[in-house]
Amino acid sequence: MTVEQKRVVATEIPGPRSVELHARKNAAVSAGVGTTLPIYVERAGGAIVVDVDGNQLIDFGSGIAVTSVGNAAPRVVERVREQVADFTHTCFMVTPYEEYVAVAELLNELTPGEHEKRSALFNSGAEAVENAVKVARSATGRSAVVAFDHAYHGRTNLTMALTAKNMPYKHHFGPFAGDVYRVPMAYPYRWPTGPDNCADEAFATFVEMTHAQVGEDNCAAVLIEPIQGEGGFVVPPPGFLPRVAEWCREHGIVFIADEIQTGFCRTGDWFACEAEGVVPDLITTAKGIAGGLPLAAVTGRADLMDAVHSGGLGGTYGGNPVACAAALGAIETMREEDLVGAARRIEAVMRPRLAALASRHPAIGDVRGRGAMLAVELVEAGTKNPDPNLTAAVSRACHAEGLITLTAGTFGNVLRFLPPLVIGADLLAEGLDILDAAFAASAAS
Ligand code: PLZ
Repeated sequence: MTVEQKRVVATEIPGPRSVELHARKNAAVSAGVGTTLPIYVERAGGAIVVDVDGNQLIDFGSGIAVTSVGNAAPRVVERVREQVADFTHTCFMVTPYEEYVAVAELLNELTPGEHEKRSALFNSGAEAVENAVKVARSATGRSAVVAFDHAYHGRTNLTMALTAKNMPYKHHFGPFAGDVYRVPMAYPYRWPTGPDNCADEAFATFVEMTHAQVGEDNCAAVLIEPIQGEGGFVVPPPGFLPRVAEWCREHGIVFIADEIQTGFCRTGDWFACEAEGVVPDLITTAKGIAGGLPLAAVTGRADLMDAVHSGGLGGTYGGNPVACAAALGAIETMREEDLVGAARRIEAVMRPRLAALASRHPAIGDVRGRGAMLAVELVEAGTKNPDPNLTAAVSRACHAEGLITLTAGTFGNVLRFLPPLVIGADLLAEGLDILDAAFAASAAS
C-alpha cells in the first residue's frame, strides 16, 4: 500500500485547492449531481483518502460500499494493469473472453444455494436490477413486481419505480414504469405495534396485499434488499425473509435478493441472505464485486436465466474485461484475506462502541446493521421523530475532523458506516473516537 494508513488534517476541510476545484465543478457539472463532502481526491489506498490539499481522511464510506477490499487494492491494481495492457474491450457479445466467464463461474459458486446457476454481467446496480426483472418476467410470463417501503434499487426508469423515496431520487422524474406494487417493510424500530410483532405482521400484510392488489398469478417477482441500504440499514427481524422466500416459491414467484450493497463480505457473510439460510432465485450484485471498477451481475437458477431468448440480455460494456479483471482481483482478496472474518471483527469492535454512544445520547433511537454495515438512527430525544438536522450536523462534524461518513434513510436521519473491510484496528478506533466527539459537540450545540 503506497498510501500511509494515517489520518492527517493539514488544512481546513475542505482546503483551498478543493474549494477552487469545487467552484470549477459548479460551473461545469450539472447541478443535478450532488456532493456529500467537497474534498477533491488525489489518491487513496486501503482505508485512507488523500485530498488535493494534503489531508488524509479515514474512510467510513468505501465510496458507498464499493471498495470493501480497500481503495486501489494491490491485487485489483495488478490485474487491471495487466488486463488494460492486453486489451481494453471487444464487447463480450461480439468476441468473448475468458475473464467474463471466470467471473460468472465464481458468482455461480459463491452465491447462496448449491443448485445449477448462470450469471450475466452489466455495468451498474440499476442495470442489474432491471435485468433481473427482465429475466423474471421472461421466465414466468407474468409482469407484476412487488417491492418494499424504504427500498432503493436505482435511478433508471424502472428502478426509480422500484425505489421508495421521492427526494432526491424520483422528484419530477415521472411517469415511472408500471406494474410495480409496494408493501410495508419489516422495519422493527418503526413497526406500529412494536418490534416483537414485526415479523409476523409484516409477513401477513405482505401476503394479504400481494394477494388482494396484485394476484399471485400476475406476480413475476418479489424484490427485496436483505438489509436495506439507502433506506437506512433496515434489518428485517429473523424469520421474515425466509417466509417471504418460501411463499414466493409456493406461488411460482421469482424471489430476487438485491445484494448490491450487502454482498461480497460486507455483512460478515459472502451474502446477507446466508445469515438465515435464504436461497434467492435470482441475486443482483455490484459495488463490492470489483474493488471500484464498474461491474454488476445477475446470478440465479439456470432454468430462469436460460429461459431468456438468445440475444435478450446484454449491452456494449457489460462485463468489460478490465472490470472483470478487477473483480477477479477483488474476489481473490476477499478469499485470501478472509474479509468475511474481517467484517465480523469490525462489528465486534463497532457495535459495542455504538451501543455505548447510544446510552449517552438519547438522540440515538436505534443501533442496527450487520458486519461492517452498521448505522445509528437519530430522533428527537424521547420520541421517534426523525432528526435529519442533527444527523447532518454530526456527519459534518466528522468530515471536518477527517472522517468520511455517509447518511441514509427515508427521513435522512440515519448515520451509516461502511468502512473498507481491510481497515486497520487503529484507524477504526480513531474513526470511532471522532464520531464520539462529533456527537458530543453536535448534541451540546
Ligand atoms: N440496489 C441495494 O444500494 C446503489 C446509490 C447512490 P447503481 N446504492 C447507492 C446514489 O445516490 O445513486 C444501489 C443499491 C441497491 C441498487 C443500487 C443501484 O446501483 O450502481 O448505483 O446503479
